Amino acid sequence: MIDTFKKNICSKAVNFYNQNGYLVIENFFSTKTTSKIKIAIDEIKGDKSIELYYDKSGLIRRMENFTYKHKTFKFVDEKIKNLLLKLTSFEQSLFKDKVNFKPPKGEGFFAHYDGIFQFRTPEGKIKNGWYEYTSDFTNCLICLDNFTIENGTLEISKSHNEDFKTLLKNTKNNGTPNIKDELILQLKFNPIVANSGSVVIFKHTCPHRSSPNYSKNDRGSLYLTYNKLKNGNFYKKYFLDKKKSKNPFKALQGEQI
Ligand SMILES: O=C(O)CCC(=O)C(=O)O
Ligand SMILES: [Fe+2]
Repeated sequence: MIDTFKKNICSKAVNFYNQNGYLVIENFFSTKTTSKIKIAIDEIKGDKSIELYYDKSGLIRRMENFTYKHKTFKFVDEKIKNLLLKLTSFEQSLFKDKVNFKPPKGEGFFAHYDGIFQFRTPEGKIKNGWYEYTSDFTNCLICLDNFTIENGTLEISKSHNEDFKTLLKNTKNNGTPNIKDELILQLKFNPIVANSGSVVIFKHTCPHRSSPNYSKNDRGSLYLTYNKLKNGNFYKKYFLDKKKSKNPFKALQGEQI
């Protein structure tokens, strides 16, 4: 698939990405690789060092900080870095990783940017979300199940190419990156309907959201975030800081069934 991508759709895809800040690549990973990723998730979930989060109903929501603990995730990370090099022309470094579990009745996500929020440390210092590390992030969401309207697929809108201060004004500025209701009404969201193994690449400045899972099956995804390698390698520090942080919004919330 990577070869097809390189030979046939590359310049069209790059143009679309540059104009919109996001791109869907259907069936990027084979069914075999997707199954391997699911097996790896099951294997690693029980590891004590893995951080798990639950939603308000007690359903599993998220797992973080696992890529370097399993060969399947390392393989995926390499494939994605190659892809992003072609798409962005920059070498990339993994900033953070998560698996978003969306079991039947699992919560959705309110419309948000990624990383655009402020919070206060116990010492009273204001922190600028992900911009404490660097300012340019690329997300890669790997669909581990078919993404459908019924199971609350990702809905994405064109990126807002503005600086932190401007983007922060578009949010509710309440410690979350959630976007103000009046702005949401003006945005056009594109629901991504895609098979398992497809990937969605998007800038952190693309507003995105999703509904709860109204289906009877899981809607899982592997959600990797990268920054330009030349700006540094922040993975370890990010998770160390997050562990110490008292920010109550460590796991994003969304609409419940
Ligand atoms: O899985 C989704 O629907 C969106 C997840 C998301 O945006 C996030 O975890 O930041
Ligand atoms: Fe997000």
